[in-house]
Amino acid sequence: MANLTFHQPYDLLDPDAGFEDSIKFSPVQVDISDGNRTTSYFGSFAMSNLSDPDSITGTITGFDLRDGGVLKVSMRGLDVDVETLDNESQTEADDLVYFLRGADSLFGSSGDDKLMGFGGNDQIDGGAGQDTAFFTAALANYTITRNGGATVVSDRSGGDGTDTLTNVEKLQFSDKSINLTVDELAGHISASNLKLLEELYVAFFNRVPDADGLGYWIGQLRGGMTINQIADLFYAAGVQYSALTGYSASMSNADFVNVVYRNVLGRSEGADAEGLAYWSARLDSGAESKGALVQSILGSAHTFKGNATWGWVADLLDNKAYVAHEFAVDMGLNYLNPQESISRGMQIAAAVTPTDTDAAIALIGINPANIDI
Ligand SMILES: [Ca+2]
Ligand SMILES: [Ca+2]
Ligand SMILES: [Ca+2]
Repeated sequence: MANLTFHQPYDLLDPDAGFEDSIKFSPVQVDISDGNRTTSYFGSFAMSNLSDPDSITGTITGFDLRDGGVLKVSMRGLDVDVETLDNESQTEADDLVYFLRGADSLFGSSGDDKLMGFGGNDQIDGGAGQDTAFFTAALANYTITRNGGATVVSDRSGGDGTDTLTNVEKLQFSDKSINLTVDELAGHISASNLKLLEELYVAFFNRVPDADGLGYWIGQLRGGMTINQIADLFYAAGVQYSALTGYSASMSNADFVNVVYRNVLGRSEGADAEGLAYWSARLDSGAESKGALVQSILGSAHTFKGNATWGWVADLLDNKAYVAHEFAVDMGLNYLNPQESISRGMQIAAAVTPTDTDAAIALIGINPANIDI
């Protein structure tokens, strides 16, 4: 078993792009350096040809990695034959995979670290900072449970083993990531404000939120920003991803009202003439901001709850908010880039109906029972 300690924030997935080495040899320590980065291997070594690094034999018990003289990571508890390592591994990144193939303990620095235990059942403690633990395969292969204050990530296909994590804020898989802090964060605002934030994603973009984005807005709300101000910023964000959202800086107020009617009230044809004239005038005169208008329309949608004719409008909105909450808070999910979070979030919301959320949950591709964060 190896102990890997991060002394400085470090990216375990990108240890080195390959460097031209000078080698300093002693029977108990071998230093390999490119003049800036130095890896010191400890153990017991022999070198049959002092001009040929490949002639080193012996056993590695640990190493220190320094960058510009600063100790970045150190590993102890290794028992690795040098010749076996040479056969198994071509790069420094390969070395790490080999060193960490068994059950290991990893200790993050006080900064933001990227950690990975590779094979075996690992204990990973991120320490202070916003730390990310990486896993090899797609999230659907894993089961995530809580054990006291720890998060346990089990690879059901076996490759990554069962890792126990503490002080780690994010899990990243090959297709999605999980925000481990959003659920706790959401508990710091009222349920009604949380639902309103989730509904803003529906109203503006007809999508479910990603956990990181929702967590960000929860933080803004806690920092004193109003829902109205946040809603106005949603519009600005929509303009930024115009091709995906259909929002543009030049769209008319009437166009905007039509979009909100479609998203919130489920009216594919947009607003009725009376509603369009009323709300457009409110925006034109400056009586309401786009954010305030969205809130008003959300509020009016909920007044239809239980109505024989229009009750489905409120049911549809509630179901979208339910799926949004399941995705972003209960499962803490993100896709790996903003564009995908928008486009996939839209597909998931579009699968919600006034009477069904199962199809939308199925579209996420993750069994909620496998994720307990
Ligand atoms: Ca390991
Ligand atoms: Ca850390
Ligand atoms: Ca941490």
